[in-house]
Amino acid sequence: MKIRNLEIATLRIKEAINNEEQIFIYGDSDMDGVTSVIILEEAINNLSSLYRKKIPKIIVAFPDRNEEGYGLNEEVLAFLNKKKGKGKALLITLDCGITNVLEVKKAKKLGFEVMIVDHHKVLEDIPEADIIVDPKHPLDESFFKEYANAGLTFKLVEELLQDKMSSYLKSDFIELVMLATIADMMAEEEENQKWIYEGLANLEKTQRPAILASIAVLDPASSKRELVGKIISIFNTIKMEDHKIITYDFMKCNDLEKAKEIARELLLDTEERQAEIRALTENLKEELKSSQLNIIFEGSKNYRPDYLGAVASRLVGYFNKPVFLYSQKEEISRGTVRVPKGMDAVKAMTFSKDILLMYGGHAPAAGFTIANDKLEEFKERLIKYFI
Ligand SMILES: [Mn+2]
Repeated sequence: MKIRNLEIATLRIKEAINNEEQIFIYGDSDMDGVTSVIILEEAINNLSSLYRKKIPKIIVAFPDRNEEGYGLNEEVLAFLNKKKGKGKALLITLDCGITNVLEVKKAKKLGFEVMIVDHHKVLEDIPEADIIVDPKHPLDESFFKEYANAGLTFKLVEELLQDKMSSYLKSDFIELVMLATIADMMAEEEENQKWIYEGLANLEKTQRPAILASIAVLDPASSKRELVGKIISIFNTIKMEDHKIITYDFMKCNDLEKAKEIARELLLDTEERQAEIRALTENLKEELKSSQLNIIFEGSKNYRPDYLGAVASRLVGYFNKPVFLYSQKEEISRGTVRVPKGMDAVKAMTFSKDILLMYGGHAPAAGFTIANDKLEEFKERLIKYFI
């Protein structure tokens, strides 16, 4: 069985190209989201020049993870809406969207047609998007569910371009899919395994100045896997401007010298970030070492959301308990969840969906948004759930 709605999605994209519609692509700000956006954007541009169509410049945007959290949000919709003309507007969300019931409703009200291409768990409440491609959708009968979103996007553009995909474009895309599949820690099985193998094999022959620059700036003595790990870590930045994450411009940069400059900047940013991640992890280890609780549930106004995933992963490894860390804002908190192998973070939160503003993700790694006055109740329920 093919992935559900893959063909319908490609037909809709072709129609948008033929009618020279305005296309908006909105991706998550991490490696998987950024590579998904680049793959789809380049495939669409390729096809539109093959069709000799002049679609308006594709508008690309990403969430500011420190200010807006994960997924679609009101600020981004307002930003996109300002760029929207009078004609049809197709908004495609990549690596996010499947949990954004309210935001999708809002987008449709603003006149966007919404297509979600996401690989995250599908919750009970499904957004009323026009087209949803998510192998984890209950009606999806395809056999493999563990694609990174970039892998899923690659399946989509294979369907879109078919024999018009040049071998050059294909190997470039597979390189991006390899990076995303490793970054998202997807199972190295089936096509994932093949793409990782091919992507790693081609790494040195890459045509992307950003990757050449990363290789040049990072430790040359590393093995290929270590090197990829380091490339992924410098892509964990949240530096952005005007809803564009810096790694997107970096990955698309055509000038090697300019790319090296950005790579050095990203490396400095990463070293700073990693020092703070280490410090916060050590503090929490010390603070929590005598805790008798079955979960870790900690938050602060000082916690930066972009550090919390890495800190939570380390704490799970150390304490072997479910870890919930949140960054507290004025009225709401945004959290990151990591749980030991065999547990399901999304399922655990399903029992609190009535008090959560948003939640979702994968079984081992997920996130949530909650009103501050519901934090205690959420914690109590989680303690009971994990007993
Ligand atoms: Mn992803």
